[in-house]
Amino acid sequence: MTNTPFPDGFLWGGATAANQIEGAYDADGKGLSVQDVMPRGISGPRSETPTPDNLKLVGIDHYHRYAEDIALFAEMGFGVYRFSIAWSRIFPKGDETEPNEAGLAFYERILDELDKHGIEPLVTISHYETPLHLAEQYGGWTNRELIGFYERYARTLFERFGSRVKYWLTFNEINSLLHAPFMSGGIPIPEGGVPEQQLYQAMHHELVASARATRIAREVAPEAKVGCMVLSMPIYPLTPSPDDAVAVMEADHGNLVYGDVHTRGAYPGYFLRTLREKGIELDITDQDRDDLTNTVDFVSFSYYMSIAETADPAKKVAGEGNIMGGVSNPTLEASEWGWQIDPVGLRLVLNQFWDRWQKPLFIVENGLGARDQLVEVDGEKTVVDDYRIAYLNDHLVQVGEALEDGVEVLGYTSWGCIDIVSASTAQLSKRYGFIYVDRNDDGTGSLDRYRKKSFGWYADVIRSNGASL
Ligand code: BGP
Repeated sequence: MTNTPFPDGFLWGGATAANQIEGAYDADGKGLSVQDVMPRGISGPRSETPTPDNLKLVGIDHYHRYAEDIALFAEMGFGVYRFSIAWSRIFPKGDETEPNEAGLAFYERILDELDKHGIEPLVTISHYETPLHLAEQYGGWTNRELIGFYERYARTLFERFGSRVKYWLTFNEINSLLHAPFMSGGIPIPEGGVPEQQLYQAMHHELVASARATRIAREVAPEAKVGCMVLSMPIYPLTPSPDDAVAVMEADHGNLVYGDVHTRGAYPGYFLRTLREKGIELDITDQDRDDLTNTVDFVSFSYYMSIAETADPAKKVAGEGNIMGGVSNPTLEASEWGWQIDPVGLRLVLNQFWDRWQKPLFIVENGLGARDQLVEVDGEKTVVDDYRIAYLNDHLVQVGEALEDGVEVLGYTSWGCIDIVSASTAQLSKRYGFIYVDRNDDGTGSLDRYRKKSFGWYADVIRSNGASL
């Protein structure tokens, strides 16, 4: 028996997203998604039509190289692989009644490859990939009609893949919509921004859609386990003043409400207070309330960083680099992109979520984006990414601590298990992978794959079920 807190059957693996890995943005009937007109990432302006400087149009050409990539994942010993299905491959415009068979066939091939290697699929139904037509013609998730379109899309996936995919996530980081309306909610952003009323109504529509997908899964794919997925970020008070503690509680509430709705089936009182204080009247039908009672089987989340919060306006200098606000924590170092590195925060989040919801947890994103240098070692091209090994090792040690605390964790899929296009920067130079991909920010490169030092390290972690940490 190795001295490891990781349980037998713990699901070790990696995670990607269609828009960041596949490329082939218009192949085999695929329609445009909001990502195809986001050449500058989260905060950059959209383009009218896809532009050649948008690295996601080609990505790392996983659409054609998926067999090679999945074989590399299997070489590391992955037990699970998280990927998203591109909504606009299945419904090119989003409002059609019949799916695009060629799109379904592509994901059939992905599942066949995973099956061949005994790797469990973990599918994200919507990962920041709203069909552009739904954004432009319907206003994205501000429009209640999107619930029906999403429901049809989810039902199609459950009917087609429900017997082959056990783990499903409804929306990626469903709590990011208020902060990234176009990327996360397919909501066109006018001059002056999207009115709060519309943002909160869009949030409600997504929560209803998530619950409806959960109910459909019960009908169509009874073996399926459905999870919600939130962006997690521990928030520390900048000082021990009670006012800062209240500021933390209120900021935390802004994120916890999503998990509360997905696990308790209704809006909590503190959220109703937020709506009252903002003067927002949501359009909530009795059917919506009934839909929301369809709660999830597990809660999944991304974890990269923590932030601090303060009630003092004079100290409210926004934390660099992250879309969720907060202020910088003077006790922590940050990555080159300003994300404050805090492995202990992962133990705190695991305990907070477990104590609050008593649902199995799944860490479906964690990783370090860094500028990697391709070098030659013993005649082999590689990257000596000791910094990434240190980051991941420290975070996994904290997962072990949380397991000792009695938290139930289903698995861990490291983000960007292969170099892919960054969501926030839309660049390839912010690399996360165990596998280096030879493609540069200017689009040049052979697209060849090379194992980094972390590739062998992670294979040992998986082989020893965490004992090598
Ligand atoms: C999360 C997204 C992922 C991924 C990750 C890393 O918010 O769910 O899609 O992109 O962030 O962020 P980035 O790629 O911006 O470094």
